[in-house]
Amino acid sequence: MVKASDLLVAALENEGVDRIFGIPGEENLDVVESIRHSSIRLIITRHEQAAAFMAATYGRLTGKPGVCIATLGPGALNFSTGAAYALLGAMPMIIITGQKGILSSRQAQFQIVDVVASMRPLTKLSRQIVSPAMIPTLVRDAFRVAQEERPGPVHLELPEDIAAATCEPVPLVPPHPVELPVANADALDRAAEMILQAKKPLLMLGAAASRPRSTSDLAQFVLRTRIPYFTTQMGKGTVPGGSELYMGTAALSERDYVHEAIERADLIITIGHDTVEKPPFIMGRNGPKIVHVGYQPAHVEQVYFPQAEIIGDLGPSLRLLADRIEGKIPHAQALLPLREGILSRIAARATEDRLTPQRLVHDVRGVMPPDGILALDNGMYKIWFARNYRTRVANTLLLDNALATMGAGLPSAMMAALLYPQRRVMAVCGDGGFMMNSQELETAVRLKLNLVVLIIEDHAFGMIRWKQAVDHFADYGMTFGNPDFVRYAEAYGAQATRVNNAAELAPALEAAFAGGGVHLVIVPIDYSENKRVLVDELAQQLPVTKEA
Ligand SMILES: Cc1ncc(C[n+]2csc(CCOP(=O)(O)OP(=O)(O)O)c2C)c(N)n1
Ligand SMILES: [Mg+2]
Repeated sequence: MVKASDLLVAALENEGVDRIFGIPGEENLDVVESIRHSSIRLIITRHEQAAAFMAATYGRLTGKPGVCIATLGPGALNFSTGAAYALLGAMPMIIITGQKGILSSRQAQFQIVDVVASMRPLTKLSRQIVSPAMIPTLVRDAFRVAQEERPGPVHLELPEDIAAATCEPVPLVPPHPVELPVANADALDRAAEMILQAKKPLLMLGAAASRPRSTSDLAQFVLRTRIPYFTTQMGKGTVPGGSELYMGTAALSERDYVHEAIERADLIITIGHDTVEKPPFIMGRNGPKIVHVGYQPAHVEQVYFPQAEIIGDLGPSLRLLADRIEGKIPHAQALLPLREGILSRIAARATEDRLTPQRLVHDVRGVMPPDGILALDNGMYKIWFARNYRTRVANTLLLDNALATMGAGLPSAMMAALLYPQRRVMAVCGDGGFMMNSQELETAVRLKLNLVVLIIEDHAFGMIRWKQAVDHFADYGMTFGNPDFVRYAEAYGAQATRVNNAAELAPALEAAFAGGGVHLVIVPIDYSENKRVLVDELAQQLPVTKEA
């Protein structure tokens, strides 16, 4: 006879799982004991939310589901935000939670919440396991659903009495490689025709373009067609080789410098656009035509309604499209002359002697090697990093323009540091977002990670304070005090450096990396540029010209 919890863990091993993140409870003890006897490492975090952010980031960076575990009710509910993060961000993840026994009810309703129901709108699939013999099938199916396009989280609930039950041995279901269908030839012909006829074509790389599986084909497509491209925030860094064709990143929905190119284009080929992102541009009736290239058909939105679609596995479909148009596109580079003007205005004032967002991005880029990974939390600085930080290697700027939750910056950086111990990894957090999961400094120190955490200190929810001012509300309800971050870090056994002026920033970051371990760098930010650039300068230089 075989025990259900052993079967669950064997099924996870069968999927190649090598670590599980989380906080167990009483109801997981059989599973914990089975993990102890397995090849899988249990990584304890200090809040379930962080475990879910880490597992989701594992999925984002590897393409294989990350796994997290928690107990029933309170533990499971702490996974809610992480589940939504993975669902909106299209990150494959498996969530395992415990539950009281279902065959008898010895504790009445104590701690019982309908977790399966609460997870339903936050996952692709949410199921309770009611029979040990079903475990191999349910686990294989959970991984299939989590991984297949569009990827996302799957929840399995294992009640404690089922976990402890036994059954006759059941064979595991072996996973196998799955090749996705490639776009239909008619769709490719039609799109090729539109591209060949375009006077001012432009490419846009969206969130789904950053899936690890498609990186090299995407780069090839850009290099073979030579059409200039811009990216969405989550599509940043997806083309390693074609940076001389990079026109910018759309961090705002309209009227940023990159929109000069977008508005002039007569055709935009969007690759992997996921409308979960804040719109990179607003489609209008008289604007450019759109060819949508995606794993899935385009969602029809008020701001996005493509005229043609190429649906299928991105890499091979783009290869077939390039075969049809390579070397034949008469106006491929029509918009390229705008590039210099866009990028130089974006890069303006980056070396001023003040701790402005532009200076911050500039100095951070300077200490990060091309393959270094930056993981952002959510705050005002995200817009600046999305606009100004240049990437050359895929998935080296992890930002969340989907759920856009605060609190994910540190855990996602921790995951990147665990996966890539040889690379430089930095978390960039506001003083608001950092404090939402700062307890994970203990986890980072315990795991002996090499990680720099840059804390941008303005004693405020700066992003919302900015919006409040832009919308002419009174300055109210957005400020707070902070702990002394240097002593806070030291209490966790981490290092810390406070930066006092712009000249100290780059040396402090360099020293933090050189010293190794977990190192906080605290920088007071001058956010006056938010209004000066993102409101006044853009309004002046880019008067509203088009109807939305
Ligand atoms: C969990 C969560 N709560 C609230 C928000 C709304 N929100 C977005 S940015 C922001 C302010 C972030 O403050 P901070 O982390 O200090 O960064 P700053 O903008 O000050 O640089 C808030 C409250 C959110 N995105 N996520
Ligand atoms: Mg702040």
